[in-house]
Amino acid sequence: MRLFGRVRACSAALRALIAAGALIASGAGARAEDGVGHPVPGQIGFQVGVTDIARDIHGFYDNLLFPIITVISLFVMVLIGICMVRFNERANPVPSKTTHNALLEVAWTIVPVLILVVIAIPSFRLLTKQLELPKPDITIKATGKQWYWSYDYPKDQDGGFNFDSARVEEKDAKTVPDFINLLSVDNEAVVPVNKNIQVNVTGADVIHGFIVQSLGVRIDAVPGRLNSTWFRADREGIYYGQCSKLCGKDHAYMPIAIRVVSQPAYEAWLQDAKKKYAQTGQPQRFADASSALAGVAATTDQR
Ligand SMILES: [Cu+2]
Repeated sequence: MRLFGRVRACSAALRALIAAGALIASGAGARAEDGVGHPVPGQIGFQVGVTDIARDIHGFYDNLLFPIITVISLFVMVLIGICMVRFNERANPVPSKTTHNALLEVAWTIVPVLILVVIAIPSFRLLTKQLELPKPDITIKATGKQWYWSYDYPKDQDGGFNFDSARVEEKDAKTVPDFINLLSVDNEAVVPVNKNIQVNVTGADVIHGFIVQSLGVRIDAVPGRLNSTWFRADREGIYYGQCSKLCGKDHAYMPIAIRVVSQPAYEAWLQDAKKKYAQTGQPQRFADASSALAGVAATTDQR
């Protein structure tokens, strides 16, 4: 019976903790507005979402996962605290020989299962929304390479060109307006606002990861395979992402930059881009990439 008394005491403590968790969670929802499209120093929480899916993902974490994590962590901490204070050798010199308690064992099996079900339902709904591609207004292809991205704009959508998009180094900061170190690129991928954009993603050499947090996009770029994702941004701006797979020595230096513009601005850009990137099959941007690969292969062979 003493055990049940303790469980009841714990549940009262849990209720207090739930209230505290909700309080913390509501604070965690606050975000720096100037962090639109990119992270800012000292930022806590996600970048501002500009697609329904991004907002849903962030809401899923802020409103469900974070409170659950907080409550469970505090609950376990309280249990450990109770054990340390009430059941140490001095306070409790003759320990109980109890080994089984059917009700408690059923509870600590069922409760975690219920928690997982509560998490799984909205999680699967979100995954379906991400992976079921709506009819695209525009399709582009992003290819991960060591260590930059290439974008293809198909001919049947007034494109018919491709270009490389590589990081701009700090010494060249002046060549890019609103330079952000490690994120700014020379050629951004441009897409129109409020349109379904399908991105077909692949890798040319090793596995890369195509993620843009503000757009709620995350998909692997796998050589020999075409993965598709989509987004519909409802706000103009530049949205940055980074490769999320350890893909080699410059993994950290192959940012993704998607510029979302109005439809007329997009059409104007298409005309300019067609001229600018007229020649297909551009020269290899980093001649050293292939030689670096050859170097890796040579080292591997020697082993
Ligand atoms: Cu990569």
